[in-house]
Amino acid sequence: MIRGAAGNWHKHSRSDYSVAAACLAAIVTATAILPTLRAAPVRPRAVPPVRRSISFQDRLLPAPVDGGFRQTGSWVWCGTVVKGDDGNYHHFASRWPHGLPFSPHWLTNSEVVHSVSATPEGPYQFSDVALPPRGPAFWDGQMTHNPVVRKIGGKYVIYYTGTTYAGERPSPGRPVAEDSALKLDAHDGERIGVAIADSPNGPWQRFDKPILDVRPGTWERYLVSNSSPLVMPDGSILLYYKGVEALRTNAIGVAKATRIEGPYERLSDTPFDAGVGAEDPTMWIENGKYHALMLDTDRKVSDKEIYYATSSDGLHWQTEPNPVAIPKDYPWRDGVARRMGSTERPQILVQDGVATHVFIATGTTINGQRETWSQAIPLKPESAVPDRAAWWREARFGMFIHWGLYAAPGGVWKGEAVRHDTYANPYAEHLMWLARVPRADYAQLAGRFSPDAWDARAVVAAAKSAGMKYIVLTAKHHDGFAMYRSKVSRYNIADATPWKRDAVAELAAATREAGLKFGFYYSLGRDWDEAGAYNTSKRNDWDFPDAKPDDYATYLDQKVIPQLTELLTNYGDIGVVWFDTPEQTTRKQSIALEQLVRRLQPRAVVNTRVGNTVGDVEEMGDNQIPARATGRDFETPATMAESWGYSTLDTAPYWKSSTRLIRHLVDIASKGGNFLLNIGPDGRGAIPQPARERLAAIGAWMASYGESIYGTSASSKAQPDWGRFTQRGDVLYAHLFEWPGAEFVLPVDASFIERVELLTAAKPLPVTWSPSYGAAVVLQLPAAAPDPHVSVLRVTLRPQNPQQSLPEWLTAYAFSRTSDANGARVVRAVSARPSPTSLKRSVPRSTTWLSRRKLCRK
Ligand code: H79
Repeated sequence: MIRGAAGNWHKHSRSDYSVAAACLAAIVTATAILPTLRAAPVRPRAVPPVRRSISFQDRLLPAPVDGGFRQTGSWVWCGTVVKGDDGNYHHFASRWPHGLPFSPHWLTNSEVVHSVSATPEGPYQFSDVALPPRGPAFWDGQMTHNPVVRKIGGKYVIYYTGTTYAGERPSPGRPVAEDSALKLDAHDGERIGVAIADSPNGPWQRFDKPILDVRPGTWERYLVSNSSPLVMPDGSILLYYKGVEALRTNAIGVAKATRIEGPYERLSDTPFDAGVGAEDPTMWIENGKYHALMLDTDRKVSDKEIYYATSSDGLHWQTEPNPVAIPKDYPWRDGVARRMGSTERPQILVQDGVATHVFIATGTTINGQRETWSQAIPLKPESAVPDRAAWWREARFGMFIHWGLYAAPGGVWKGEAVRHDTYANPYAEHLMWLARVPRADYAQLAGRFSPDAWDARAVVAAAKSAGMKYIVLTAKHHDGFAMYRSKVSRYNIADATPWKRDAVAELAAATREAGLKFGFYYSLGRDWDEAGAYNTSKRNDWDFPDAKPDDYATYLDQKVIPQLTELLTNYGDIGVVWFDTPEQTTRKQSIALEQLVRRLQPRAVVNTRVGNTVGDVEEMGDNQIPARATGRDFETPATMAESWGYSTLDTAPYWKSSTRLIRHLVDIASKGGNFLLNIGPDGRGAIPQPARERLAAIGAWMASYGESIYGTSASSKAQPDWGRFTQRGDVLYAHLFEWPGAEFVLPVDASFIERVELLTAAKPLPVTWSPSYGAAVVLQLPAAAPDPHVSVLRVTLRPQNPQQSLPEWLTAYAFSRTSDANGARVVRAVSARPSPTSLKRSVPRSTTWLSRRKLCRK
């Protein structure tokens, strides 16, 4: 085998380096097990957060209005497409007369028809009836339905459902009822069959028997139908199908075959668990992964929409917190918003290993008439799905603004400081709840709200000069008061205050003008102005003692969704939708909220406080910093003192120092997260002086050291006790919290270092360094710290050698390929520096090495 590989030396696509590396790796693996050997130094590496897996929904391109296949006079359902050797696209679907009610006549009158188009999206032109019912003597005698076409091993193959029954086929003059014996007979007879042809134009060879029959006494004893094949890498076929035990039960089974015509053997005696309660899956392989789309029949995560799952073996499937893939309001090419009555039966078209189109059975009411057709939706490749969190991750630092009616009382109600058993100095924005203020009394704050010092541009300027890249304003906090002009509730800043201005509009405009991203906060699970905002422990039970858990859904429908729609529609591009306190929100509700944002602002980043781990970026607890890198995008929202809303009780001792806030920012960046630092403007709209001072100090620091924060990631280097590391590509930043004095041991191996500089407010100072024991260097530093908060060393790593995938220690060798006296190929490895201990005995410093064969044999 090695000989064969050597024979292919020139054609071999692996580089000489990698061959040598493979051989050397073998030696090293062997020697590395010796306990006495010292570990090779490891090159520091930037470790960006893993983006959330690509949601299939993000791949949908706008649907062509006349794409797919439809036919006047017919119901059309279940479209599926294959590319023919003729270069055309061949579409197969079920159809039955529109003059008969849709149901149950799909079961009695359907036939599989063939249509053709030069483009995959259509429109497809009718060609022929591919699989006419064969007559009462056959198992598929009266109807054929649910085709799935594939090209398998050079043959065109249609998997389909068929049935036969005693009695005459219904016709527009003679329909049958849902409970007719004929219908039940047709249902009971449903089986799965296969048709094979050399051309998509047929002729189709069919078989006397279905490929899958029912199994008496089991969960699939009544009927089997709706099959979907997956051709595995080894050429075998997995067949997913629906099994029914009794009317109105259904489950999915899996069978396997090595030949198209069978036999198909069940893989399990029990139904397959699709995680969500699925029907009609379509499975495919792309980018080395198994993908599936299925219908959420039981409405577990959606309103009976299509969801997405992935798998590493085709048998065990996982879904994202929000798996919705094709909602009923998928986008259209003409830009018109439409909501379909149904989106079902997904079928994928894979071309050259890439899913390019999905076909769905869809329907809606047009001019009072229900119509159905097969809709083509083009897809982006996975690699073209933009990462909506990219700017957010680059930004690293944002401003949170808590501003509302509570700013005026500033934590004091009726002349008394509002306290709480567990917090000496509780959140001022919770005043209404803490002091059990009746709605009518609290609303009087609105009547007096006239913040004459509010200047949106000045607030944005303060954020920008602090180095912040986005701003999130409380559009509605727990008190239920909207800080924008809302038609949903008059309890808003424009309609209920003498000020009459729209704070969200002003801040959104000023933020955008300054080139920053705007986001809004919306309190989801709490609204002390709403009877329906049921919450087990944090509701307004003094005004609304009778609230019930079920009221929550009504509150979502009547206030939250309409208000979010306003905020997502009337204020331009939204960068962040910042939900809070999901509490009573169910998974399905969280998904629906994220779907609303996706539809209206597809580029907005949603935080996970939409509930149930749905969302793009993980929101940490308030003021909570994770102990180490989480590997995920995260954000820590934090206060400068105790309260979020302006509080007169936040006296000097409560304020965190600028140094501490800068260290928090560094600490969070070093773990791959964002810092959302809060200010609470007062009742006049002014930023409190201590906040202003801190923003200025952080801004000054960021002006000098911002490059060590923006666009950086966590580093693979372990968190040191003297500070933190951040890294961007080959530039490693060491943040020193305590100044070490003249000498400092930096734990980075000398072999990786190109240069070291000390960043200062002026220009970077070169730092001299010398190798130290262990994987470290000793730096000569000035006696005094250049910065009182955090000083920053910029360590530029040597550019990585082309043999990127080699173990780190191998980069110390230069490899070359020559021939020896006998013409045999030889790999020469020259050590550029003293060899690592692990190789000292077996490999001299400069070696002409052995033919590859001998090397590998060692
Ligand atoms: O908007 C800010 C907070 O108002 C909000 N989230 C951040 C971003 C938040 N809502 N609830 N909580 C945070 C946690 C609840 C804290 C409580 Fe208490 C502790 C409720 C009762 C005890 C402190 C004391 C706050 C109210 C009383």
